[in-house]
Amino acid sequence: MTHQPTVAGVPVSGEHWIGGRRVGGTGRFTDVSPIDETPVAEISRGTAADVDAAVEAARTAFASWSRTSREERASLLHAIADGVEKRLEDLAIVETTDNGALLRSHRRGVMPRVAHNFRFFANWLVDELDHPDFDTRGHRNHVSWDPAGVCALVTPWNAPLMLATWKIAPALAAGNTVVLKPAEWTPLTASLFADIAAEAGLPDGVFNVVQGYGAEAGAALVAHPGVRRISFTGSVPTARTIAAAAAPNLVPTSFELGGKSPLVVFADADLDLAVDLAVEQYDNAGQVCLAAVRLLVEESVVDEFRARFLARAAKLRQGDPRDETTDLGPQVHRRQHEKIDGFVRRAVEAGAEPLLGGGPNTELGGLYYRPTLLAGAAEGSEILTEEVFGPVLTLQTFRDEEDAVRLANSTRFGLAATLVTGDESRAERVSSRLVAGTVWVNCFFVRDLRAPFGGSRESGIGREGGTWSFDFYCDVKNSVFAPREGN
Ligand code: TXE
Repeated sequence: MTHQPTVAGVPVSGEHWIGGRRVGGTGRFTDVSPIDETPVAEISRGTAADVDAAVEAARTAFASWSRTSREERASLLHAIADGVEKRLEDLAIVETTDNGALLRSHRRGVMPRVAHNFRFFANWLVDELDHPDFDTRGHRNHVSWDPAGVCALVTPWNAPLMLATWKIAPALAAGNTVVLKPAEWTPLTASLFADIAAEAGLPDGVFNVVQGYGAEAGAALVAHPGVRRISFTGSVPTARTIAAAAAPNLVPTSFELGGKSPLVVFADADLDLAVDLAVEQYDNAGQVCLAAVRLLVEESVVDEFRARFLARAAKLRQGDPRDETTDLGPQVHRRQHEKIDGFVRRAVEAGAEPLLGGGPNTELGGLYYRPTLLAGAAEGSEILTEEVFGPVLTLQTFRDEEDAVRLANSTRFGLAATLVTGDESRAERVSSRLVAGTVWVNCFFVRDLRAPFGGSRESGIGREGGTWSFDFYCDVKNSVFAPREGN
C-alpha cells in the first residue's frame, strides 16, 4: 500500500484524477511548502500519455454531460459549492501549506469565493443567460449556447483553487468537460477539489486533473487536438507558447496574464484612504496580478503620503501564514524569491532608493521577502515596467492630470488601475483615458462576477465573468425559424 500524505491531518493526493479515478502515472516530483521549505507530497509528473487519457475521458463524458438540462447542471454546481463549504477548513489549510498565502484569507475570503463561483455560474445559467428571441421580417431568431467540448484549463500558483474555479465553474455550467493542469508548485487543492466534485455527484470524466510540469503535461494538453477551448492564467511568455500551440487546431484561447497596475493619488484625495489602499498592495506577499504596484502621487502631497505610508507599513507583521496575526507570508517558491531579489538589486544598482525593505527578511530566513518601497527609479527602467510579482512597490510623482495619465499608461500591460481622488468628474475623466480592464475609484479589489474581468495589451485576451465566460465556453448559435403557415 502506498503511503497517503497528509497536511495538518487532511489526507492529500498528488496523483492525477482521470475518468473518476486516481491515476499514479510514471514519474514523480516533490511538492514543497514555502512556509519552511519542507516536502509535503510526491506529485505525479504528467506525460503526453496521461494527457491523452484525460482528454479521452473528458471526450467520452461530454456525450452525456453536454445533454443534461441546465437545471440538472445548476443543481450539481450548487452541490459542489455545498461540498466546498463543508470542507472549507481542509481546503484553507492545504492551500496555505502549498502556496504560503494567509490562512485567514483562505478561510474568510478565498474559499467562500470558491463556493460562490459555483453558485454564481449555476444561477446565471438558469436565470440570466438567454437573450429574448427577436424578429426579422416575421422570422424568429433564437440564440442558443451550445457547449464547446473539452476545455483545457491551465492555472497558476498565486491563488490556485480560486483562479481554477473561475474557469471550472462556467466551463461545467455551459455543459463542457474539463481537463485541469494546476501549477506544479501548488497541486494539492485541485486534487482535493476532485474528491469534492465526485462526492457531489459529478459524473466520472466530466472533471479531470493532470498534474505535472508546464513544459510537459501543460504543453501536451494545450496542443491536444481533442481540446476545444484553452483558458490560461499565468505569464506572458507562457501565453505566447500556448497561443502558438493552439494555432494549428484553431482553438479559442482566453488569457489572463500579468500586470503593472498604477495607484494614482491626486492631491485632492483622502490621503489616509490612499495609504490604506497602497499598503493593501502587499497582500498575498505581492503575488497578485491586479496589484497596483506603481504608486503615482501628485507632487504637492508626496511628502505627506510617504510619511503616512511608511508609518502604516511599519506595522505590517511578516511571518508564518497560518498565524492569525500575520499580514505577509513567504513567497511561493525559491525561484520567485530569487527573481524578486534580482529585480530589487538591479533597481538599486541603477539608482533607485529603498525607502522600505529592499531585501529578504533574514530574521525569518527561507522565502520571506521584506515589504519594499523603491523611489527614484528612472522612467522606463526595468523596475517600473516589468512585473515583479512580489511585495515590491515603487513611488513616482506626477505634475498634473495629463502627466498622471501618461505615467499610468506607460507600460506594456493594461490589467487594472486604481484612482484616489475627491473629485468625481476627474475620476470619470481620468478613468476613461486609462488602458485597463478594471478601474477602481477610491477602492480596490471589489469584484462582482457579473462584471468582465481581464486585461488589455499584454495583460491578456478575453474577459471572464457573467456573459463573457459563457461567450467563451460556448459555441453560440443563431437559429432562424420561418413564420408558420397561416400565421
Ligand atoms: O508562470 P507560468 P510562472 C507571472 C508573474 C510570475 C511569472 C512567472 O510575473 O513571476 O508569471 O511565473 C503552466 N504549456 N504570473 O513561471 O509559466 C505552468 O505549469 C502549457 C502572473 O509560474 O505562466 C502553470 O500551471 N502550460 C500570473 C501555469 O502555466 C504551461 C500568475 C503558469 O505558469 C507551459 C502566475 C507550457 N509550455 C504567474 N509552461 C497571473 N496572471 O496572475 C508553463 N505552463
